[in-house]
Amino acid sequence: MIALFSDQHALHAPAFEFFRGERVPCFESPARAAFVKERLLQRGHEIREPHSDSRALLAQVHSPRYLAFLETAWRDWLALAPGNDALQPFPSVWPVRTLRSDLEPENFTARLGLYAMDNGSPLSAGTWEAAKAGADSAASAAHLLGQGQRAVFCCSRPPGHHAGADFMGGYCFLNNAAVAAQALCQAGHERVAVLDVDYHHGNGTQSIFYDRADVLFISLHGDPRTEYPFYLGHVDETGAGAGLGFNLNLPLAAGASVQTWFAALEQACARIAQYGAQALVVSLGLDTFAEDPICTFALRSADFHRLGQRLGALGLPVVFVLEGGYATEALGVNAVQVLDGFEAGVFNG
Ligand code: Q9C
Ligand code: ZN
Repeated sequence: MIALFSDQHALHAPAFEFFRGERVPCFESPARAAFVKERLLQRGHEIREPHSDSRALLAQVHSPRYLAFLETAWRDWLALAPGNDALQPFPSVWPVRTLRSDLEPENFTARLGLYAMDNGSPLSAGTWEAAKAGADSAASAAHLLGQGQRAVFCCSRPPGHHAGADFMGGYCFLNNAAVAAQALCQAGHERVAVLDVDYHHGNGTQSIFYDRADVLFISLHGDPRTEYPFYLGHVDETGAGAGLGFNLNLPLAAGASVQTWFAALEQACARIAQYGAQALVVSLGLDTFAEDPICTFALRSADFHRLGQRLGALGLPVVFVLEGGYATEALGVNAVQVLDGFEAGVFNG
């Protein structure tokens, strides 16, 4: 399978995040993509650089003022005070209910709060460049499907599925899966499905497509009553307006078994088939792995092969986008298990 990879990913490398009140090294690190790339090469997959500029697609899934903020955020931070290059900006105030989010303040930290859903998505020098390369990979993958590729894998980071039209969150800045889905729509597909198998609900992707019938969004995830992102991902979120009926959430209790997880995957696959999807974007989070340090599902490496095989049997062209997964050294093995399983599933039907 063709895998898209850019060295630019490594430009996003914040040092620490907050975890249980403490500063800890970031779970979402450059080593993640490096381990995946290494395993892709070992298994004979073809690595290519992204070739498409995602700028026009980004303008269709994100707001102009959010894109403008993100692109200059690090420069604005540096301009604030000498020495800021060695420090990480974090938001400390947010426009919750009754406060205004229509006006962008001038204060940098206030702007950061306006455009961030949490304090868990640190910026660094190069965050924009890394995230942009990931979005370019998503656009390139969709383009390659148009040229007849059956499936393409975006080996990119930072992840994207928590990023909404005008906010970052959950280590995500630009919504790569949304870029891929939008590109597939623009290429002429009338029904595109996005299947999000990351441990966490894909709140950003859901919100971007919530009122659209041309993109079906399905997410399998830890129940938001106890799991991040907490404020979205419930079963009663089924879409709005023209999009009513085109959003499906399958929340599972924390600690859910492998059997329970695959039963939910069957429901997702049945809905994708019923919809008559013409192309599929998979938000491939690998944090459902039993050894993930911040999640509670129980999948083993062999289960990722089974996942890939089931997706291959759908008979659709697929863009795979890497999302979460924090058992860093196992990430390569698990990602490639999905891709190899997919190729086996396509072959066997
Ligand atoms: N700050 C993805 O898997 N919780 N994002 C962190 C400590 C947020 C995960 C808790 C987890 C976000 C793409
Ligand atoms: Zn996740």
